[in-house]
Amino acid sequence: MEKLSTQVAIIGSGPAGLLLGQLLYKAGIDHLIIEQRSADYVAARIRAGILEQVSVDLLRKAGVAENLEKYGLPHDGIEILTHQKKHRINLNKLTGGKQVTVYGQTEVTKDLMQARESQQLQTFYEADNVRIHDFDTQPYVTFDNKRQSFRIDCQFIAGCDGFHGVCRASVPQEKIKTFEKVYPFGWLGVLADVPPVSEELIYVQSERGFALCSMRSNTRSRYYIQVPITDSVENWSDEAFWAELKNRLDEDSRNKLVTGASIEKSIAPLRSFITEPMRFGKLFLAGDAAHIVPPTGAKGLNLAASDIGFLAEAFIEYFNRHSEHGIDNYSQKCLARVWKAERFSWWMTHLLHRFDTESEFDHRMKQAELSYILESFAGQSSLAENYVGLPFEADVKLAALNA
Ligand code: RFL
Ligand code: PHB
Repeated sequence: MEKLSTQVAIIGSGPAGLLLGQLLYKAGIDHLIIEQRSADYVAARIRAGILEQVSVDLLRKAGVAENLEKYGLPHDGIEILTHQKKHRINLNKLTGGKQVTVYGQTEVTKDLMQARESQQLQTFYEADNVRIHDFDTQPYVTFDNKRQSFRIDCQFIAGCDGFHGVCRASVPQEKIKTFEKVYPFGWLGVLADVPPVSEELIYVQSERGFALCSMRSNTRSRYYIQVPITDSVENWSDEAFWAELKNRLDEDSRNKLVTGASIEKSIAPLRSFITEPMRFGKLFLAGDAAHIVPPTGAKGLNLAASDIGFLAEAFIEYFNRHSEHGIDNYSQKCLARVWKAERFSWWMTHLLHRFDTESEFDHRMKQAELSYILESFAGQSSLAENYVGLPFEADVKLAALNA
């Protein structure tokens, strides 16, 4: 067995693990990453598309925003389509100048992997039998790689290994509490090299179910439609997908939609899931390892990034300023933000999707809520404030209201 040691062992090289590695490198903290998949697999995964300002700022701080600044598309608004009519939510004006940026998770991952390679930082890809040990006392990680066994002694373990990872699963049942809601539908997504139907994202509420028109660039589109969770990709030819998407759009968008061969097609299940706490001794969970949101609010990647913002700062305080304040407050700080993003994602999902189990009363209530949101300044402001990402501190202006 080969023995190595490091300050922080990071499990998982998704955006959470890679971003943490980059921020630790910048702060001179020794770390390495252990990933079960190959580098090619990690770089090719198609997932999120929308970055909040705080995520863009973190990527800048990590020194990996060159491509993001060149190719990212800043968006000042989104459209909500209901009853054949589009309503624009002016994110920028409603939030005092904030925006979101369209830049694929695939690109974020590639930029971080490239930075890692040029800095010659160590990643073990295709690691088998990854196990974490003694995270209450003297933590270490074991795994197999290229027919060799490894043991990594470390001061901390960062569990960035996603929803199905080994880190959360290694915590004794009595020390962890989880909260979960599984939705009875999924998103069938198609990626195609066709120009987007509109300059901004369109979230569609229709009697046939939810749809989303998104993009990766001015020449690459990403579309989703709500399908029953029991459905499978093989049931959906490209033609069938485009036909159903058109059925859910308004006439103008239907006429403008450019269709083409899909370059990726998959069904993603929808789930809300939260783990409490997010720290177990010297093990810290971050990103999808700790929580899952349904993608309707575009929050998953952004929550992973904000966890990492807190975790990197906590490790920097510990190693460079000899303070345990950051690591002691990590879980509580993350969870305060996580629950609010979970609430928003759950609410957007309820508002815009068709639930077969809902009564006529529930359905009409949702319609009333949606039309209130779209007709009211307060309603639109609340949606916009959450969509661009909540601030880290409560609004100080609120305290002044009753002063
Ligand atoms: P990841 O990306 O799942 O990475 C975890 C990594 O850990 C590895 N791993 C292990 N490594 C070692 N040992 C083990 N035992 C391991 N088990 C697993 C995995 O191979 C993987 O490389 O988690 P991370 O880094 O926390 O990042 C989270 C994001 O990927 C996720 O939240 C987003 O993709 C969610 N999401 C969206 N988020 C947004 O902010 N905006 C969006 O617009 C958005 N759209 C989406 C989405 C997710 C989607 N899907 C597919 C669920 C759209 C979709 C369709
Ligand atoms: C995407 O482009 O993949 C995307 C955009 C917005 C969402 C979810 C996914 O809310």
